[in-house]
Amino acid sequence: MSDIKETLEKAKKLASYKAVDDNVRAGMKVGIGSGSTIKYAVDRIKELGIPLTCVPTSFQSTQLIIAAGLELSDLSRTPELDVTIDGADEVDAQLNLIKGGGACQLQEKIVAASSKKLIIVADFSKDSSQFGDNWKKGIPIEVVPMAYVPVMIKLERSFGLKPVLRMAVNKAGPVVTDNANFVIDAQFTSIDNPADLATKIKMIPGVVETGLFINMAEKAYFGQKDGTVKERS
Ligand code: ABF
Repeated sequence: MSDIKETLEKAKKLASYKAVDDNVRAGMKVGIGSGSTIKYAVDRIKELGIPLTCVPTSFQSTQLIIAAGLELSDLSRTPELDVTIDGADEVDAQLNLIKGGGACQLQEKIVAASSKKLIIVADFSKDSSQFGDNWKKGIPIEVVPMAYVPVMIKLERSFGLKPVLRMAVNKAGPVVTDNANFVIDAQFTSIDNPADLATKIKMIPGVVETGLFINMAEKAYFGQKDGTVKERS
């Protein structure tokens, strides 16, 4: 593993362990996010051995819960959660988030909205003053496949965004989400009013959900290179 990769992984672990220790207690109903950082939070929950109920935010998240031997539930049986712990692609100074780099933002947002609090765990590279400081891949937008072209046209014409259909790694075709939708990455130079933009994008027919999580997070934990954890709330 390269030095930077090792540094990032240690930072993810630091953030996740502190976030779990601060926010997770026996008997809680916990939303489990997606991505690579959340893996460390699940590791910590398993280490603590405390009884709790977990609700996933993706196929990957489900597999994490099962592999850790934790109690797996869903929103039909557990519709109100005490806390959701999740990763992010970028966190701004107001604790707004860009999520969806892993194409899981729809279920992540639903689970986060079903929780009393959303706790974000990340390495130092996700900590920004404003959107775009570090995250250069645009706003992930989940769309109904039959609508992706008109949605891309509207994103460009109405908001000056540069939409790109997210393709699978082997370029054989578009990424398909757990919900059988496509993802458009809408690249931007700056976002003056994230809340307003999130609302307007969501109104475009064919858009299922955006990766803009505005005024949803309660606290973010950023693991640092020096072994400390920076918190923002
Ligand atoms: C998930 O975590 C996604 O919303 C986001 O894209 C991803 C961040 O991945 P990682 O934790 O691997 O940096 O919640």
